[in-house]
Amino acid sequence: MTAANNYERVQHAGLREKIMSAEQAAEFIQNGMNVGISGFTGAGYPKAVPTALAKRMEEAHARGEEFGIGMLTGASTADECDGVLARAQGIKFRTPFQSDPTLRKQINAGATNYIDVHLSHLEQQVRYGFFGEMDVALIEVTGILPDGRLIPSLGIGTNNQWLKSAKKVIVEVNSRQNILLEGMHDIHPDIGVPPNRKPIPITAPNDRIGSPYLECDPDKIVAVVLTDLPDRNSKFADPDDNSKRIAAQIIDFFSHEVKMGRMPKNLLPLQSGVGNVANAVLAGLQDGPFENLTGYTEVLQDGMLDLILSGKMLSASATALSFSPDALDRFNANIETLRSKIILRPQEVTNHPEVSRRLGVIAMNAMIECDIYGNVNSTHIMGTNMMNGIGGSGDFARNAFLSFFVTPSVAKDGAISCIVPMVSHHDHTEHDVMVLVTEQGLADLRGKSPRQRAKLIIENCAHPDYRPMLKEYYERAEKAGGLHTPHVLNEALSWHQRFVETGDMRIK
Ligand code: 0RQ
Repeated sequence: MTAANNYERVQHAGLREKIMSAEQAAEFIQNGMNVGISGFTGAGYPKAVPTALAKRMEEAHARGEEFGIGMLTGASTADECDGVLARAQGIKFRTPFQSDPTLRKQINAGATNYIDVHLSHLEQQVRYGFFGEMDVALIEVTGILPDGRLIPSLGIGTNNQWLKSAKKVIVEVNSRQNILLEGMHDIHPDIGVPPNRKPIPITAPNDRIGSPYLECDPDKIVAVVLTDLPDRNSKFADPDDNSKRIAAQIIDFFSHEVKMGRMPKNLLPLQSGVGNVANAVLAGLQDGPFENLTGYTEVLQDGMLDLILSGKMLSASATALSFSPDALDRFNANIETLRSKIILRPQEVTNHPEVSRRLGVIAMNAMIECDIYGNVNSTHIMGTNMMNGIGGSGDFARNAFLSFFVTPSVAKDGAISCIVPMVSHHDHTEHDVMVLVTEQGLADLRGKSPRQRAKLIIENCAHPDYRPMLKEYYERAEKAGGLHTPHVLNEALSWHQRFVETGDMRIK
């Protein structure tokens, strides 16, 4: 893409007048401002202004001045956004989700306030001012139409909300984003305010209910920056043996549910978390017996793209497309046919409980640990340190028809059991967790009391090195008193404590 046709992407005459450098645009952002930034799982984040902003922050710090922002996004971004701003010590608070290593360290050192929010809740919380006023929106788009409407990029996330609520808007027009994305998005109309909200009229994953464009008063747009830079496009490792074993069990379970008449032959709309296990499940479905699948998910990754390309999946709805470089090439090569099969929506809609419940989504998400009663921790290491955040896992788990949580049975070469007596942090309660899967086996917790669940989880999911320890804990807990959810309270978190003290949960 040359500079000339990059410029062609800005078709609104007035906005062409506002084209400027990233450095000039970054001048609109001042210390203490709240900035709504586009970006969802490494897709659609701004790629030039954050670096220029970080430089300004570093210069201000060198002069002994304070310069930090409140940073709100759709979900995680990438090094050119979260990374540069974190390294510049420029993020005062951050919400709703991140996965950047530097920022993670700052959060866990107490230097950045992190507010870990269900992704479907964020837009409403911003609308009602829970985070204060929104000063600037910084949004990446694919192009600007003559009337000022914006063609979104590979991620929508919360962009619609940032454009509405921010006082000033900076737009990055990225010519690396395929112009043929135009028409793939679906921005829903206003659903009103409580107690008179209107239903979201999605009754099938591929229903369209809005417009393909983001809208913003051109007068509010103060800067347009031209870029030509790729998204994060992380590579996926080939599924390891554990991921393959977990995936195979889930697929067997689907067959069982179809046989029992609990799901149709083409299953129910699939939601899958990000990462290698999620991709392994989707890769497994490629060779499985199910046809005419659908997706109603948050992030669409390589596995789901390939199911669509092979004809196994009819359509998928998501808020962002997060591909490896190879998958991005396949996507671009087939974009004309994919446009009618993939729908990108705001995260408030993709993750909305009303829609998940109506469609009967099958939710599959990874976890850090679970306990013997099926409570799940998705976010905290040893109860104190933040990993990434809850993301959309809670939105889907609570409202799904069937909710799976998956993990290898051990972490850190066996020094940590991912099945513990009591979780060290609680994200998904036993009420939202239906099926647990590790490479050791699967525990179907539906219709089971806590004590029945404990026996299944220990027997089916725990690693053999930890199974006797868990049994022993459980048997003593039964003798200790309350027999609904037996615990020895002063020991329930002792495994974590032992790891903190000795580096191993096992007793040496
Ligand atoms: O540590 O990075 O130092 O190697 O945690 O573990 O097994 O590679 O798992 O990458 O699939 O991530 C829950 C974090 C799993 C992720 C989580 C250590 C382990 C490793 C990562 P290293 P794995 P994954 C929709 C859904 C919440 C959001 C969500 C997540 C690192 O899936 O963030 O679900 N989920 N969103 O060694 C201590 C344990 C551990 C442990 C693993 N029990 N104790 N460390 N690790 N288990 C998408 C969005 O919402 C955008």
